[in-house]
Amino acid sequence: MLLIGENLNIMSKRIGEAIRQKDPEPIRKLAIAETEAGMDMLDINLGPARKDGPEIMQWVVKTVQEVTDLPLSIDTTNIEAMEAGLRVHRGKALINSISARPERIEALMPLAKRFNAGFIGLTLGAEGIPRDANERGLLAAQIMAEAAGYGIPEEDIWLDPIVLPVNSQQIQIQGCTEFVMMLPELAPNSKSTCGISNVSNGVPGHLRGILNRTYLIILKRYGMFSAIADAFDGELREIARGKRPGLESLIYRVMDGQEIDTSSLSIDEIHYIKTTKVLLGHTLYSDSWLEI
Ligand code: THG
Repeated sequence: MLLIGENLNIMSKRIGEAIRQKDPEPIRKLAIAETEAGMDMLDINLGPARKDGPEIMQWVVKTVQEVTDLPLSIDTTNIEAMEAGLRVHRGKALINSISARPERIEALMPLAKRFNAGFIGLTLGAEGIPRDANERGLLAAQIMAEAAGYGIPEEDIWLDPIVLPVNSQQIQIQGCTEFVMMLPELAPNSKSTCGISNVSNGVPGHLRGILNRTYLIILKRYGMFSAIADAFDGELREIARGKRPGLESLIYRVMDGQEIDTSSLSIDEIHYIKTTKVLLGHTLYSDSWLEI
């Protein structure tokens, strides 16, 4: 599984401050650290970037690409900033993201074509976030049809089901999982991605990692191509690289409904089993799910 580092994010205090001060050092350091952690791409998340978006985006893209050869996922809702970032980006960029909303498609698909960039197709429509896997499938089909009209190859489309936080949208997790299961049939030539840390947004910090890692294993089983993830979670990186086969098969057994004798398992393995049950919707989420 390909990993896109999520850490260069304007929401992060240190990075937000560095961007406002035009101080390249913290940005360089983080880009180098994410690269050394083995990321395949880096997400550069400037959010809405309302003020001076194009200029800031060019500065961040250049600053990062001075210290790493990795391609970037340019993450902003500001269309002018997106275009400015693409203009200075070296290599094949990824536009993050294009939803199924007509105004986003009309503005951004011509850029994907012009700059030969890939794009993340966000399954979000005029009515907002989809309610289940079928609505996600419908939006993905719309995005693919539009992209074909712009002459964008299917291989350049990375479909994203929009992972939602398990603590407030537990039922939606299954919708995302089922969507990923549908993809080989729905979009055999396209890629897939997701923001895996979204699943644990708002959850107490020390409990986020196990949710992210367990959901990564579930989605990986169904062929998820890539994930935007915390570059500094070493165990998550191992999972993505297939270095935790024992843990993966334990979670598969839970997914397959097997009763598991936990008497010889470690606390860690038992926690993974409990977390899998939460993400499958078999146990209701609460912040104390590991204790019960
Ligand atoms: N799909 C696509 N793009 C995305 C997302 C997605 N981009 C943004 C987001 N979701 C993925 N990126 C992050 C980045 C950071 C965090 C979560 C998702 C995060 N950060 C910590 C926090 O906010 O508590 C720490 C921040 C810090 O460094 O201080 O949770 O779904 N296409």
